[in-house]
Amino acid sequence: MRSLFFFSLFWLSLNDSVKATKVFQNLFINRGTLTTIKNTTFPFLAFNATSTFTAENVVVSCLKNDTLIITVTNNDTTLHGFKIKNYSGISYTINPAANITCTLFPTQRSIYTFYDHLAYPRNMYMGLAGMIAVKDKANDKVYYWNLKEHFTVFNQQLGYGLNWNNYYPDYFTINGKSYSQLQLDPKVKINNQVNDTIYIYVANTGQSMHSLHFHGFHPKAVYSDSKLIKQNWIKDTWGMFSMDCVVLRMIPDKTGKYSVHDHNLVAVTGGNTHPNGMFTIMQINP
Ligand SMILES: [Cu+2]
Repeated sequence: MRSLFFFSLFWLSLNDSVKATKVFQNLFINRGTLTTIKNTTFPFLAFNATSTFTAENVVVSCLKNDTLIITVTNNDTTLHGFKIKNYSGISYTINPAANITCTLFPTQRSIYTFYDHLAYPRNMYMGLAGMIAVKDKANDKVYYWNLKEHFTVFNQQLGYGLNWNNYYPDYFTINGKSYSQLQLDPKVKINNQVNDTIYIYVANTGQSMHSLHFHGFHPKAVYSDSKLIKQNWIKDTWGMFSMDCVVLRMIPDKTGKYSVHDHNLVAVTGGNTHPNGMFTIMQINP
């Protein structure tokens, strides 16, 4: 009887320790305008945390083994979709003013991209694609880079009647921003100390390939859903197809300032001006 009592206590505490934390996230599909680094503007869509439009998709983040509950509200006037890449069973269409709720059970450090899969790739091209970043520990040092390119003419047509053979992007962004705005985004600009362990969550939600080159360091892929990138590869340039995701781990061994940029140098421009594109400078302190 006594041993049964102690067993019950043990069982209760075991259940308690594995009880998942519930993380709630609201997403709103909003329509608005992206203002480029050169102050030109074009129509854009995004998944935002409130019904107020910003030209940056929310990063949804949680810890592994959390229960993630996402509610998506369509704040636009047209039908939209919500799908999560590599997570089966989550695929919805959402009427204007309606909402859906879905639940995920992520079990490892990883990235899932969520996007509007209707009229693919039009709605996604117009901006509706973001990332769910699953962290290992609450105090992980993390950065989130959502890569994307834009062709002003296509956005002005609201993505309708496009011929992708005539796709010549003229703006290249991370989280909807370009250099030098990127130096002010704490989700992008790496600012750490020597020997810190840094995790960079990268998703390419554009239509083009992007190839990130790290100066000074060779990060390691600790998670990849890309055909091009194997887990545990260590290298300095990371080519990523559209919708590829990778989590890179970097442990800087020296101080200084180092560039990271898209190795296709056109992607380091914005409206033909260099270096107004996919480019940021890392700061490693003693
Ligand atoms: Cu380079």
